[in-house]
Amino acid sequence: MFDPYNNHTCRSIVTLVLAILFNSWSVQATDGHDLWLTQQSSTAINVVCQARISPTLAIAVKELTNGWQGPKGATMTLKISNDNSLKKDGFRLNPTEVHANTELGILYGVYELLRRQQTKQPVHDIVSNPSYMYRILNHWDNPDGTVERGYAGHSIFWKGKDHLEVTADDKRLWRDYARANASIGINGAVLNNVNASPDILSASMLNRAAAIAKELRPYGIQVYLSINFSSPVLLGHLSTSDPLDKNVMAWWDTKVREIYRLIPDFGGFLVKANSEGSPGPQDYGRTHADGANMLADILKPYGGLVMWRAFVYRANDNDRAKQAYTEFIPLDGQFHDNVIIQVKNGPIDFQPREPFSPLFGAMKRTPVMPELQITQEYLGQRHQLVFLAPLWKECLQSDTYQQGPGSTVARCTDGSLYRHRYSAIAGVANIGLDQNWCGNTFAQANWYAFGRLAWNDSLSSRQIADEWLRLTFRSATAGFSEEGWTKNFLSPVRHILLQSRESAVSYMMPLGLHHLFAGNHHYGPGPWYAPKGVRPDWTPPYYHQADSAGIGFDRSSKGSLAVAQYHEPLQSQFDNPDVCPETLLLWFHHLPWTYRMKNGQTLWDELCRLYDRGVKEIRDDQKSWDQVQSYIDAARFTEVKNELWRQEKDAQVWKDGCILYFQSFSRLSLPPDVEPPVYKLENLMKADMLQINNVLPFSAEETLRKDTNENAQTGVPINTYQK
Ligand code: GCV
Repeated sequence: MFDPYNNHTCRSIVTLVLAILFNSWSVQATDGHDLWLTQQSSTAINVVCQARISPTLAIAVKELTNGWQGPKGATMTLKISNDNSLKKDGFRLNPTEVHANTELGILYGVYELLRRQQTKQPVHDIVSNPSYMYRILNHWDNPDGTVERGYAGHSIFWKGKDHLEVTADDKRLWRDYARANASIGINGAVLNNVNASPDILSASMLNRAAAIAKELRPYGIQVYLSINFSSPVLLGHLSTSDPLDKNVMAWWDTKVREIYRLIPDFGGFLVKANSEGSPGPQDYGRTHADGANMLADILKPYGGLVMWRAFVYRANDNDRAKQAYTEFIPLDGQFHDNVIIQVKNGPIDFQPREPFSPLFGAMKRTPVMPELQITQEYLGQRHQLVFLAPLWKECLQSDTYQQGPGSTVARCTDGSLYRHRYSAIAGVANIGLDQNWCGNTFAQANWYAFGRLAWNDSLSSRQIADEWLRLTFRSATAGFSEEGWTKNFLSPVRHILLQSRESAVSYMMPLGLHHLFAGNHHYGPGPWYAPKGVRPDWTPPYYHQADSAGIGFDRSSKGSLAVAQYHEPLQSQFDNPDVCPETLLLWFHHLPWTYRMKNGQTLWDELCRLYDRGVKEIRDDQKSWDQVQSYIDAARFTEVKNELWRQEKDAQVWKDGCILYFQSFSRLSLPPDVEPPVYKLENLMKADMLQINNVLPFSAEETLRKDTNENAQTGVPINTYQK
């Protein structure tokens, strides 16, 4: 039977045994639960702090005492100040003092100090203020414990309606989670899925949310909930959820009061409304603004926010990419001041590459917050190594030109260009009950990167990668010289990280292609996937539009006119294939297979070469990884080796599936320097349905992977948090 993933077991066992033999005596092993907080030794320090020690300050003192790597016996003063140059969570740092206007600022300053010590960065007079006021993780966790698009086990918050009691393990896990977040500046968590069950607002669930909030509070993490807009009907048994109905408002008012009684510092609601079948104000002839404002007014006396998502699109519209802008721009100016519009980085849906959403910068009278996706729904899930900082940076640095040159997405959303009262950024979390939280070691880097960028959106991907690699791996290799470790581990692995997103784009969807996935799993390729009865905009042919004449979605002025949603000079640039960035060419244009690229190649040849390059880059990564074996413990070495093994197979499947399928339209042969496909299209089309739709894991790998918490047959995760 066709199986691109066989014969792996023996090779991996040999690798594992060799890895254990070679490095078990020199590198300390870890199960990954400590994430980037791995430092193992400290020197003595005197911490001077004000007399009244709150839980937050107590944490700051403990962290400093346990983690100090500076001169032995040094004295460090933690001091609440009244410093105009500091924003709410900001801090000032020098070799003897941490100053901040708030206790939380002190805690952030302590984490920054320790990070600098561990990553060998100087501690001069540092002033640090967060880019965004609200730096929030969105958990797509359901009350029954499953996680939508979660690839790291069950929810850390919920276990089902019959398991609402709070255990000591739960509390410890939530504190560990809070500590990790605080260490990178994250200050909010939406505890449940945007596809929200109305049950989340039931008294028993709210009690559990309050217990979670209690553990998170000392670390400065506010909790938020996603709500179902039909809760008044579904939970409250009213006859309507019309936002302008008095009884509906009264129901929300009572519910909000109940929430704040339990959670006095509750952050507010996140709302997915009239999107992908979810209920919303439009069901009652009302607008998004009507719905959001009703909730905002009720939350306002308590200081709560409404984060209202702009992820909306209707079936059968001529271009899904245009719809959020079309619906929300006319509402600009109508939202009350505690509403923030939450906008995904691209106009479609967290694809490997998209242009930035045209809503950024264009909504001028409403705060807009970027929504990034940390969980790798469309980027290989738990099975592929893809570092997402470059993707997010690409979006944040994009110039919208809305207020002249330099109006980057970052500046349009972080409060530096539009002076709204609030600024915020959200990341869809990749966290679950897996012992290492994220399903694989390198996925932790994406959680880290989100927090660091939310705090400082001008950090470079390289800086973040360096920090994360040092914090995660260096302390276990204390026996290696700094020079050797940097040259032989940091440098090659940094290269793998920094290149990984571009490699994934190449082997999945180069040149602006997007949404080529087979079915709803969003994992493997399916440019052919178009079963009868499925909405066209849920099938790849809608997006790639391949035919005998060419390929790509025409969003130009001759096509869907999506280019018109961008400010000049982008509009003209995107509209003209000769000057459109080639990375986005097929996003904006349908072009002939023989179209000449800037390097003189035909579009077809270039497409084939990019697919081929993507595969080869993963092979290079495999070789680089093999070289770092002595610098990492056996378990993590093998885990990543397995992952890269699978990634190379996946990349080959992507390349072969896409090239062979598109070749059925182009009728052109592959350029001679491109490796011929190893699989047959007809087999891949079958394999896709059989293997990937069934269950993602491949049994050989599943039995080898030591940290797995999934049942290989059903994919159902079990709780592995047993510390
Ligand atoms: C939570 C995509 C994902 C869905 C997700 C949705 C959203 O469609 O596939 O799982 O639902 O986006 O962001 O609301």
